[in-house]
Amino acid sequence: MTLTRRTLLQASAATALTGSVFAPFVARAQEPEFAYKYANNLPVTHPMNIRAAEMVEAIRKETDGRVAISVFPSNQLGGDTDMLSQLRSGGIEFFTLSPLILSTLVPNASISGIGFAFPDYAAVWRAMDGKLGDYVRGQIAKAGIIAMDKIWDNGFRQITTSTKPIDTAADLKGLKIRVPVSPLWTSMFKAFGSAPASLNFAEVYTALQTGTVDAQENPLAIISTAKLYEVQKYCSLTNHMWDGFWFLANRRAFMAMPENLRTIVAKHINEAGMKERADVAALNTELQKDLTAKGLAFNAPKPESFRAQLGTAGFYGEWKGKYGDEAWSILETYTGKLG
Ligand code: X2X
Repeated sequence: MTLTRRTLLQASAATALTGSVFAPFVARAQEPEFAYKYANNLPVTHPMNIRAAEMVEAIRKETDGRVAISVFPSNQLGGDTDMLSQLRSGGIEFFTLSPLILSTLVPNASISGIGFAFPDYAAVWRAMDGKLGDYVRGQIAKAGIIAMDKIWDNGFRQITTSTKPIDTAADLKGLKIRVPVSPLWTSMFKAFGSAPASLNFAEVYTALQTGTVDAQENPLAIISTAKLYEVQKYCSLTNHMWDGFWFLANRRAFMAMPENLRTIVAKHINEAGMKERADVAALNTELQKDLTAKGLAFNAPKPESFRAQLGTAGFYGEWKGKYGDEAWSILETYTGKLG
């Protein structure tokens, strides 16, 4: 075999790729010192997972490969209730969770989900990036979990059904509706006279498909990416509550990183969250047309009958009592008087 310049070049290119001969001379990425898992309940196509993928890459780069986070979307590691246990035990290091579901561990965390509290996104972010967010993160810290500064968005929630559009609060009476696993959600739909069933999101598509429940409620970005329109006919734009996702970290795992790495990781998580907020807000305003084309029939009920029913049923008074005056007055700073 004659060695030409070309075959030599080919040979060296091949060995550089496999890394054997030239490896000592090639600058190699470090083995990760911190190989962490981030799990969530949403499809890969949702902005949460799109921004998380960018975030993981930005963290890997800026830490020179010392921090490697793997993303497990779409309930691959279990339902929310299960993932919360894994976060606490250290089986996973990062997890995004609705404040309402987190309230099964941190009772006052659900306060941001009170029905018809926030009129719009401007009020939401003022509260969640302000004193209400500070208050809730303090409560979460007491449970030994770290919540990043910027809560990610889920959105204003809308009701879908397979049976009929919801026009007024009276239409919710007796409705078999799935709600996430949280006392606040169950309480709210009981106040409407519905028959709420608590289910983790992992089970929602099948529960709707098999008719275990007739209805569910979620923001349009989820109705779209989780393809709930395939198993629902009507979508009523009730905007009955705002919901987000606290980006949570197992404290031991987070504090195991030196401070300079913690700063980099937190910065990229918060930045990704800000981008995710913009993505979700855009989707939630744009998606109606697309979902109509996919067969969902939309209506836009007025909020008055729903608010009035929650008031009559004593919903606001009951929850004010549970959260206490301090927390409730922080909430009302941002929403005005409730109930
Ligand atoms: O479970 C839901 O409905 C979801 C995806 O919106 C939450 O995570 C609360």
